[in-house]
Amino acid sequence: MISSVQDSRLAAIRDKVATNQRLSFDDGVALYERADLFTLGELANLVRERKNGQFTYYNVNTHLNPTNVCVYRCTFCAFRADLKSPKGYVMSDEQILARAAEADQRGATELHIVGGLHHQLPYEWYLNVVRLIHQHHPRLHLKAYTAVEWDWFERLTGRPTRELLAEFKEAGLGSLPGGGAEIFHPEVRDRICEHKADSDAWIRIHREAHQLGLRSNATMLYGHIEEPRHRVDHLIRLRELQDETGGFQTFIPLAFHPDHTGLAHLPRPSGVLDLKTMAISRLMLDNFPHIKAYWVMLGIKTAQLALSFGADDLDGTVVHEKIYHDAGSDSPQELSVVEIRRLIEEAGRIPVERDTLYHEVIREEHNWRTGRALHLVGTGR
Ligand code: V47
Ligand code: SF4
Repeated sequence: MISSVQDSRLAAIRDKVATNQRLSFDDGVALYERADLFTLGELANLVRERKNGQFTYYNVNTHLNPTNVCVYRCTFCAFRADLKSPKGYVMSDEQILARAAEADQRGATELHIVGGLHHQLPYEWYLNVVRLIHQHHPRLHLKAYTAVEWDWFERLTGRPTRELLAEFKEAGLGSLPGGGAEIFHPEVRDRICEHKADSDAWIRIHREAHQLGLRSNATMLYGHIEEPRHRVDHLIRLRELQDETGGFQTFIPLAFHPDHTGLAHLPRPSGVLDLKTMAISRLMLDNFPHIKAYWVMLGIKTAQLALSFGADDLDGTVVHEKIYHDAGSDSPQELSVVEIRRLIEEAGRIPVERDTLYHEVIREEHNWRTGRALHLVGTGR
């Protein structure tokens, strides 16, 4: 390996990071190919502390996957089921409300709702999920449906996504999760999920959501057939949209889990790739306020280390996660608040409970309320 000290491009990157200048596509690829892990950690930590100080955020949330039946067959997905498969399910209104009530009683501030694109369910069924929960549990923030699902709703109804997003917002939609982004570059996307929403559709839908005043997250699925240049291309496309709208809150790099998928022959991404990707994401996405180490996907130990490699958020208590557990994740189903806070403190950071939109959450006896908006540094707003 070329020493980072001797490498003039790495020296130039170090200067850029120190003086808060934007990194280029070539810089990003060079970081993947030539920088050692310590250099990456040092640089990413500089940016992380510049933006978020010692704070590390978490939330109290629950997942809801109303159906796993899906018309698509993404090669990396172990969650989906065929229409007639015994594994397939569609939750009833009662089951959905029971999950929401459980979350509310546990003091959750957020429900994260995503699922499959069912062959037969109409658009109104998906709308009803949000409307129903919002009517019964108005305090729960509903972070619902990925851009792939919004694109499916457009195909189902023939109506523009902008109009559908507005209709859902009226019904109680709070924000959009970051899923469905995978890898934008067509050389990869066409091989892992060729039929679903393409990168232009994903970007357009998030732009429309931001224009309607909805915040959203972004993800990248890495560690399968993609190369560093595809990852860097992905990050730059997200950075460009963020320059335009400022509507992204958090970026979440998602490590590929191969078990029970069409890519089961591939090894799991290494710990080194996990930490490199976390750090390079922090460095390239200079206009994203937060980078999330999703512990369900990284495993608790790597997620804790990631707090020194650019990440400032651990996601939440989670509960009822299916997408990663179907694909072989051996993380627990749930982390308690006590455990999350201990992990953060042991890493030398200050734990802060946030709601979905990054307001501080203040707990009093059996109740909670939101406090000040946690400062979104680096967004230019
Ligand atoms: O889009 C599916 C990924 C995503 C596998 O917005 C897989 O706060 C790895 O987007 N191995 C859904 N990844 C999850 C997601 C997410 C998670 C946590 C927080 C947020 C947020 C969003 O999961 C899918 C896909 O990219 N995925 N199968 C798999 N076998
Ligand atoms: Fe369906 Fe989503 Fe799985 Fe693709 S990743 S097969 S769209 S559930």
